[in-house]
Amino acid sequence: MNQSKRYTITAALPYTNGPVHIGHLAGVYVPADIYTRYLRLKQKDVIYICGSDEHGVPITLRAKKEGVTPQQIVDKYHAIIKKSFQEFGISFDNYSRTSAEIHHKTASEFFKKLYDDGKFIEETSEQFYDKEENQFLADRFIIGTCPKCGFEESYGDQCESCGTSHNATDLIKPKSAITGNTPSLKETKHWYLPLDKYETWLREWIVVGHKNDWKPNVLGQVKSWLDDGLRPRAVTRDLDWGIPVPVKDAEGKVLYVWFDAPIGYISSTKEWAKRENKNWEPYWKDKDTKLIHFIGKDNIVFHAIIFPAMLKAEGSYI
Ligand code: B3M
Ligand code: ZN
Repeated sequence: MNQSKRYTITAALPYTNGPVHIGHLAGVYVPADIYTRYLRLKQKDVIYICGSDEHGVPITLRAKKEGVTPQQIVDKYHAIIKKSFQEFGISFDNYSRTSAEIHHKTASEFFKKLYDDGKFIEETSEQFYDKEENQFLADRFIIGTCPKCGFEESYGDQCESCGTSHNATDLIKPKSAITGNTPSLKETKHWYLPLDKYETWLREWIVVGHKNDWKPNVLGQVKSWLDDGLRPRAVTRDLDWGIPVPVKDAEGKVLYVWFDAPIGYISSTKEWAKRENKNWEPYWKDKDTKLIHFIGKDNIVFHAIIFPAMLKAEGSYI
């Protein structure tokens, strides 16, 4: 592999709706730690970045179940997870959390730049709604049959069986994960990232550019999604837990957890740089920096397609 000047290594931000387990460590955090230690031994300029992923529907479901607030859930499991990594000797340069102010600021500014640059499609459409719960049903609040593989317990944003990411309204025979009711439809406005506009660039960047260094299973998965054709993906949600959408008439709306979470790598890098009195930008904006993500297999679509398209749309990142 050609030598790079600088390495930014990231490991998937664990959801703080439960502890980490040996599978996470063996699959993601230990391999990333070994690679980082190897680069340090070779005197490379490398940072190993992570943090807790504290937004998203699984955390609000856990809070409902335990009769506490989402903030109490994330405070509890952020501490448990951070301690587990420390005790296991995972040598992050920084372990942050997405409920931190620096992340709210970074993710909001990122969204606002894409919004101001006209990169989003703004659309009012009918979304699933649970009348009994008086709330919209997104992501894990809705389950149904996956339109791609037929898995009957697919979530509204992603099918855990085939990994495909879709919009909730694509599900067949949807039902509310809270009440089991068949949802009704209610109008609401959301902002969509037009992934289809980045399809040609992604194909060039991945299928040609990364054919020698990405793992075959990752390449295969991404090629099949590209061959299916990409479509606009909603990057905001009608939820009360998350990062508020920083534009007018967006009350009660937050950034989709998978829009904000990967930006958490950038916020955690900024937090590290502030503490170490370093400049964070070369680690995310210098073309001689190699950005390497260690992830679980169901995170491929977000790290190989959606996050790269977000960075490409923003324009100043590697
Ligand atoms: N929290 C999913 C997981 O824990 C998600 C990873 C985010 S990485 C930006 O596997
Ligand atoms: Zn599926």
